[in-house]
Amino acid sequence: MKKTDQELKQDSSRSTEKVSRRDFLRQTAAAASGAVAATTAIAAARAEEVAAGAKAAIGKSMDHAAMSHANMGHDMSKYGSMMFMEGHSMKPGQVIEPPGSPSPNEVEYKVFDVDVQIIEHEILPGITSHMFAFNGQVPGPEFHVNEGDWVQVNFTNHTEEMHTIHWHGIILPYTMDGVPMVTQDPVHPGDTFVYRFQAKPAGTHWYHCHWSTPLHAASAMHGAFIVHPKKETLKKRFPYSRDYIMMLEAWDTNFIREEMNGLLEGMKEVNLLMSQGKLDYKTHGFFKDYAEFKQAVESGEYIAPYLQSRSSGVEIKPNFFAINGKSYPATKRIGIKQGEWIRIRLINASGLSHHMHLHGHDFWWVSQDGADLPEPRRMNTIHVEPGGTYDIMILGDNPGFWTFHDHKTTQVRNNGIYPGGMLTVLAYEDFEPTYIPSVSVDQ
Ligand SMILES: [Cu+2]
Repeated sequence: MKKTDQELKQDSSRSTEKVSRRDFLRQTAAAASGAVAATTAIAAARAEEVAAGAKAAIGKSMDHAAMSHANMGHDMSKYGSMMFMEGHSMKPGQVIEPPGSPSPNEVEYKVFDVDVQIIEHEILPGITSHMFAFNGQVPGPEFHVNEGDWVQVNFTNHTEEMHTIHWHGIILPYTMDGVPMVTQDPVHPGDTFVYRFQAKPAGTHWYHCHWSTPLHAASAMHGAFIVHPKKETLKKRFPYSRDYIMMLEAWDTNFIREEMNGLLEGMKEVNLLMSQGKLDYKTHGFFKDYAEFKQAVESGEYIAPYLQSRSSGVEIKPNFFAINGKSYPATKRIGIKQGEWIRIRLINASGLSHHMHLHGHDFWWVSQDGADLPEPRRMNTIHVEPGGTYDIMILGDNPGFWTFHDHKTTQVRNNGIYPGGMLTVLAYEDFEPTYIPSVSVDQ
């Protein structure tokens, strides 16, 4: 599916015309709204093929594959792929309730409604980027449930793209794991997918979209999923009174803009054609069977309709780094009082490594990926790996204002400008400063 040469081949007229991605984007942008853009021609041609049930042009070596077409689903299933399995289909506007968890008659579920929509998110005052956002917020809503609770999440897709939710760190039935094409069909526009599972194990976890992860999960379909333990053992040694979450994020706003525009342009066409019955809903805009897939692999000349204008393969160079949706100086300060213990749950949603360093204090690293360490570790810089969660405890024993930041200097910038990015301040609330700088970036 991925074009290695980053070129789009347009074969709607059977004449070969190569359009570079950038040229294509320019053409698309130049076309008046509603006018026929290149995508339309490609998608329409593709739809015609599908509607007419036209056999793909298959060479000699492909004859066998073409003949055994009817059995392809079975043939492929032994390789573990769900792409071509029989029954791999959905109808629009559906509520999908997969098996695997007890029915609502058997256990009492805590029910949450989560949707995804496109919002214009403000990273810094006046600096915005369009993002996919759970319930319209960045990061998504925080879940706080108790160990052993039964959780039901009704996930509705209010965008023209496809999505899922993966529950990162939760031990659940595989049918609820949220990986498109592996454990479930992607959730189509307008559809609702019902996730049901038990909240376990206890600890700091998170959730994110697993569709087109570099765009969706990173920008910004992610949120904290906290499972509070039955027994709070950590509180004995660290009697913390406040519990903070810090989602660490990195965004390439140029990538987001191009990728999202491309995807939505493609999906507009696909969704229209599906609604008109011209494109088979069953295929999700993917290959209609294994023969088509194999032919595409052999020729290297196929892109699924919804991928026509995608910038797959483009290098992602994050230019904004954020904590809970904001870059410094818009980051929220962490409040602490003298003598107070606080807990901070660091969750790395960014895809990059972060080296979070706290000034003026040591802290205690107590948990990783939700599991408490056998022995807490005293440190002042913690290496936070992509996808991981790390819990630390801080004692307010040095009144003042203290920087807490990613020590990778390129990641404390806003679009290249220092200071900024992944930086916040540990601020004592019961403290009258004797001296403050006369100039600050947040004035
Ligand atoms: Cu998504």
